[in-house]
Amino acid sequence: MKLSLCIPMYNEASIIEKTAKELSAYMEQTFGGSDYEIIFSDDGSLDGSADLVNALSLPNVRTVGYSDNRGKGCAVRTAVLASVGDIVMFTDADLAYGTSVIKSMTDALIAAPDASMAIGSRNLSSNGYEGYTFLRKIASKAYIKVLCIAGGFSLSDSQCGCKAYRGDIARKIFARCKTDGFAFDFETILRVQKAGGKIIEVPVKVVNHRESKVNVMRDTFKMLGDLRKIKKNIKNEEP
Ligand SMILES: Nc1nc2c(ncn2[C@@H]2O[C@H](COP(=O)(O)OP(=O)(O)OP(=O)(O)O)[C@@H](O)[C@H]2O)c(=O)[nH]1
Ligand SMILES: [Mg+2]
Repeated sequence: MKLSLCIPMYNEASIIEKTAKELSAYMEQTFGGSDYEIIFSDDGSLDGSADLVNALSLPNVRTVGYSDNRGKGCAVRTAVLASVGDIVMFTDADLAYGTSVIKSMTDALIAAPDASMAIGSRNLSSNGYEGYTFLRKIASKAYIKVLCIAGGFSLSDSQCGCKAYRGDIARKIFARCKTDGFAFDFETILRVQKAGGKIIEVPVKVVNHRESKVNVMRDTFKMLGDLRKIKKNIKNEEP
C-alpha cells in the first residue's frame, strides 16, 4: 500500500522547512516499512517556499507547482494528479490537524474497503474546535450547514482541511474538477457522491492555530459564487 501525502503551500516560507522535516520524520517512522511520497504543491509562492523544501533533499519528498497564485483547489489538484499512491491524502502546510491524523485517516479508509473518501471532522471530536474564537466557530459551523443544504448531503464537516481518497478515484475525480479556490472540497464531495461513492468521517482536532490568512468576506462570497458554478457544471456534464 502506497500513500501519497499532498501539501498545498502558498507563501509558507516561515514554517515550511519545519513542516517538511516533521512530516518526513513522521512518514519514515510510520510508513517507512511500506511506501509513501510527500508532494508539496507550490501555489505560486513569492517567498521561495518550494526552494526551501527542495534544498532539504528529504527522501520521497518532491515539489510540483506553477508560478501564478491560483488557489488552494488548484494546488491540491496539481499534487493529486501527480500522485501515484493507492491512497491519496491532503492536509495543510501548517499541520493544523497534527501528524497522527495521517495514520488515523489512512487506517479508516483501509478498514472501510467500500469507502471512496474519508473526511476529517472537527464536529465529531468533543474538543475539535478548541482554541477557535466564538465568532470563527459559529462562522465555520454556519458555512458547513450552507454547504450541506446546497449540496444535498449531511456531512458534519465538509470543509476540514484534511481528506483522504482511494488513489484511482482521487485522480479520476480531480481530473474533472475545475474549482481553483477553497470551494474545491465541495466539488470533490459532489463528484464522489455522483459516482455513487461512500464517504466516511473521521474525528479530528485542530492542534495548531495560527493567524488566519483567509479574508472572511471576500473568500466567503467567492465560495458562494463557486458553489453555484460547481452545481451547474456537474449537472450539465455527461455521466
Ligand atoms: N490562504 C491561502 N492558502 C493557500 C493558497 N493556496 C494554497 N494554500 C494552502 O492551503 C492551506 C490552507 O491555508 P490556510 O490559509 O491555513 O486556510 P484555512 O486553513 O482554510 O483557513 P484558516 O482556518 O484561517 O487557517 C495551506 O497549506 C496554504 O499554504 C491560497 O491561495 N491562499
Ligand atoms: Mg489553516
